[in-house]
Amino acid sequence: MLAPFVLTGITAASLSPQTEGYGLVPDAAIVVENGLIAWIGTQATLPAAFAALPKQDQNGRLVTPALIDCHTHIVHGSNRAREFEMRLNGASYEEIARAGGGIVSTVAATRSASEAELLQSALPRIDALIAQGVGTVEIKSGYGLDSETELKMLRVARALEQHRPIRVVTSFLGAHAVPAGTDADSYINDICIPTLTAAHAEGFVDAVDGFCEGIAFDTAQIARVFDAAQALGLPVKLHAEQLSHLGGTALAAKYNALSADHVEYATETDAKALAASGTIAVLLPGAFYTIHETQAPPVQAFRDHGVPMAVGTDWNPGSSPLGSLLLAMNMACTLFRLTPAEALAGTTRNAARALGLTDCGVIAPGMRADLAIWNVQDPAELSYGIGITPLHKRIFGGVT
Ligand code: DI6
Ligand code: FE
Repeated sequence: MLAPFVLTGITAASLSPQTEGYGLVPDAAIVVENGLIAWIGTQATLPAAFAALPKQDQNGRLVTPALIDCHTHIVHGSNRAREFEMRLNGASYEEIARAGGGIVSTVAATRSASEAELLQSALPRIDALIAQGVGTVEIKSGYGLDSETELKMLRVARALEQHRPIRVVTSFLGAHAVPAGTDADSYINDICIPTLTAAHAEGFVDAVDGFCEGIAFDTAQIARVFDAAQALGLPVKLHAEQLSHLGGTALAAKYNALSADHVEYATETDAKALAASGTIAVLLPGAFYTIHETQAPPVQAFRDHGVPMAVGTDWNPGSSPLGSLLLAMNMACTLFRLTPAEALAGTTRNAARALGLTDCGVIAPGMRADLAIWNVQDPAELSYGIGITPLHKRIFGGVT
């Protein structure tokens, strides 16, 4: 059993959905017991039952829920620095993809990497996120595009939890690209869906994702993957409307997806559909920035229609080699005009929802004691700083 304690001398940003903005509690105390939050409130109102617990005074620091990166591809072989150079010499992301570079080149590197090599290369990425106060990370497959490698990626993603104090949520992204030597329809039917079934049987899949795009799969193909997911009782999410408007957001809403991600080309009609289905819009400014996208997601329409927004790194070797969730928050503010409160909700409360998690992302009794203690006073500082990591300490599952 974990020793209980009380954090005192803090300002808490609870992100409680019952309050506006940050859900700030000034002069707060947080009671941590058995790895969970037992109580949060002003220190002056700490119940007598907790008064004798050891106190950890934080000298006025800010405490938030531990951050959640709800969209990453951090298990993969090699990198694509060479394509970065090509783009700077004039080639577009889509041109490189069509010329056999892009996702399929990472597929080759991921297929040839051993499980141990994939694990070794993913650990520093996990460490970078942990150093930023991240407690939960979503990791996708999708650089295998064959049964063996998709399962290998998911096994490595799950194994990361054994090597680091981090919670990993996995998404099966078999429908990420069409591998060489086949066509999209045959790939979906003959490889993707059977691999999903096999990965689910191993217990490796928390959700099912896809890439609905001209260079990947159309809505009919994604719908077949989603039907397979539903038959297995798995929730879905989708890379939708990143480079063009193909109808992926509407499809995601129709399947009550946990999230529709990227959504730069989503419309107001799409925003209404997401609101109706309770689907989170996941904004990924690292990809927008990297590929020099100019179409920003319809943030005002998401606000107007009450679509909760999350923010992720999309950390991947091609379109978003971004290893900083705090920088993603800054970019979401500067590039997409999110407020710092929206950005923080996007990496805590709404990121949890984008993963279907109900036990983290806010500071409230009964939630996991996954907390980040920051050397800042004002929560806006977390989004304001560029390349600054003001983490004092992370608490994971009640362990400091
Ligand atoms: N959208 C993206 O931004 C990444 N995957 C996807 O479906 C790109 C992945 C890559 O370029 O390797
Ligand atoms: Fe992605």
